[in-house]
Amino acid sequence: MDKFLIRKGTTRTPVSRKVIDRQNGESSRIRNSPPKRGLSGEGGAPKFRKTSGTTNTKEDLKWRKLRGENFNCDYTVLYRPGEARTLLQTCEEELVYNTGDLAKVQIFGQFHNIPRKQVAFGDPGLSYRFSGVEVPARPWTPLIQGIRDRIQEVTGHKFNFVLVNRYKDGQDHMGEHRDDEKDLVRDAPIASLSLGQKRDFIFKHCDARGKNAKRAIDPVKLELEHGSLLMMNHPTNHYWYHSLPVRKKALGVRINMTFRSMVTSK
Ligand SMILES: O=C(O)CCC(=O)C(=O)O
Repeated sequence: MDKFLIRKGTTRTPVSRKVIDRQNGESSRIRNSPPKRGLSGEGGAPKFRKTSGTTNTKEDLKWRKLRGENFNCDYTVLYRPGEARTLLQTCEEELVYNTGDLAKVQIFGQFHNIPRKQVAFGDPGLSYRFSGVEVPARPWTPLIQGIRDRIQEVTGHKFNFVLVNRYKDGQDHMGEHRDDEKDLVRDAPIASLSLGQKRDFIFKHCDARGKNAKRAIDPVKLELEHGSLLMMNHPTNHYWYHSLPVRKKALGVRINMTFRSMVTSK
């Protein structure tokens, strides 16, 4: 994971490849710069059936299926606003983030403080190595385990590790990277839960980055809403870089949890 590889002034490329939003079996185009009303200008947040409870059941969830060249993501709003608000508050009260060397990354041999806070939880003995650091998993807490169990239930996938990132405001960010480390089970999806401040999330195809881009492939921009779940399915992470850029106007706290499947035996 080469976080911090933020490249300015990417060459403008003509529209050539599209990521398709297949919602309810219909195909529609995801725009590069979506209008303000929501996800990719294709109707914003998924609409829910009316139910009497305060929690979405698996059946309530409406998934947006985002497809393109080696791009396969599914997006839904998992937690309703009240539940998402409570979860965010509880996370703010309970989570203690890493400090010292565990709050740094190594770039070209130099250590830098990460522009956010982070902590990881997972099964005993697991740790995540990226950008020259190794972040060990703390034991699951009831809060984090509860979130994991809910995500496992609605997605049908198992996760043994989660990296939690806290962005105090829009200055905190994450640079372009792919989650393609050897420690991750190659074909497993990564489930990304967002709580709090809505933020832009940008995907760029590996052939279409920077000044020496080989091909013209549009980036994909999503707005990750409070309570939302983004499933990054295989092979997205092998071909597409993703980032959470600085957004000076975003004033609120955001917490993101990426649930992952780590290799347990080599
Ligand atoms: O905060 C986010 O949405 C990005 C998280 C991410 O890219 C990662 O954990 O690898």
